[in-house]
Amino acid sequence: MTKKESGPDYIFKILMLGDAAVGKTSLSKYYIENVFTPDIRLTVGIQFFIKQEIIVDDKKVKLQIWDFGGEDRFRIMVPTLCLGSHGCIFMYDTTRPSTLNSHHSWTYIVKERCGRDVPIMLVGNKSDLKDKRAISTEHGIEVAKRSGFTGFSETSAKTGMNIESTFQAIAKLMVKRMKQLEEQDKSTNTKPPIIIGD
Ligand SMILES: Nc1nc2c(ncn2[C@@H]2O[C@H](COP(=O)(O)OP(=O)(O)O)[C@@H](O)[C@H]2O)c(=O)[nH]1
Ligand SMILES: [Mg+2]
Repeated sequence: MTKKESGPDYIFKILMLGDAAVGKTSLSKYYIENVFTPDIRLTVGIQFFIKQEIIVDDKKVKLQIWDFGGEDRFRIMVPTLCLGSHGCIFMYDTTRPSTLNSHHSWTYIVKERCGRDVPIMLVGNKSDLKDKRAISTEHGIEVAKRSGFTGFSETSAKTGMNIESTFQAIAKLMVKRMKQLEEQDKSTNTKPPIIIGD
C-alpha cells in the first residue's frame, strides 16, 4: 500500500489586478506552465490558475491565482473578488506610466475589502523591453513605499525573470500573516470555560 500524500497546509487565494495588457495572464501562465504565449487573448471576466504545491518555511502551500480582466466594465466585481483573498499582486507595465498611476483606484478597494494587513505586492512587468522602459526601478520602489505596498519586484513574463521569486515572496508574506492570525486565535481561545452557579 502506498503512503497517502498529505494535502497542503495552506490554500491561498491571490488576486492579480492591474490595467488591461500589463501582462497578468502571461505572468500567471508562465508561473504555472513555464511558457510565454505571445498572442494571448484578452481575459474576459476572470481566469483561474492553480499552483499545486510550493514549500514556504516548511509549509506546503497551494496557490489559487485569480487573474482578473482589467476592463472597466468588470471593475464593479473587484470588491466581491476581494472576499476571502489572502494576497494581491498589482501589476503595471514598465513601458506605460499610466498603468502605474492607476494603482490608487485598485489598491484602495483591496485595502478596504481584503483588510489592511493583506499582503499586496507592486510588480512592474515587461522588464525585458529595455529600450521602451518608461518607469525606472527606483521610481517603482519609491511608489511602493509611499503607497503602502508590502513588497515590490520587476518581472518579465517573456523571459520568466523573477516570476518564481515574486510568487515565493508573496507566499512567504501570506504564511507569515496566517501564523500571526493563528497565534492571536490561540491566545484568545485559551481561556477555560467558567461554570456559573456551582
Ligand atoms: N515583451 C513582453 N511582452 C509581454 C510581457 N507580458 C505580457 N506581454 C505581452 O503583452 C500583451 C498583454 O499581455 P496579457 O498577459 O494578455 O495582459 P493582461 O491583460 O494583463 O492579462 C500580450 O501581447 C503579451 O504577449 C512581458 O513580460 N514582456
Ligand atoms: Mg488577461
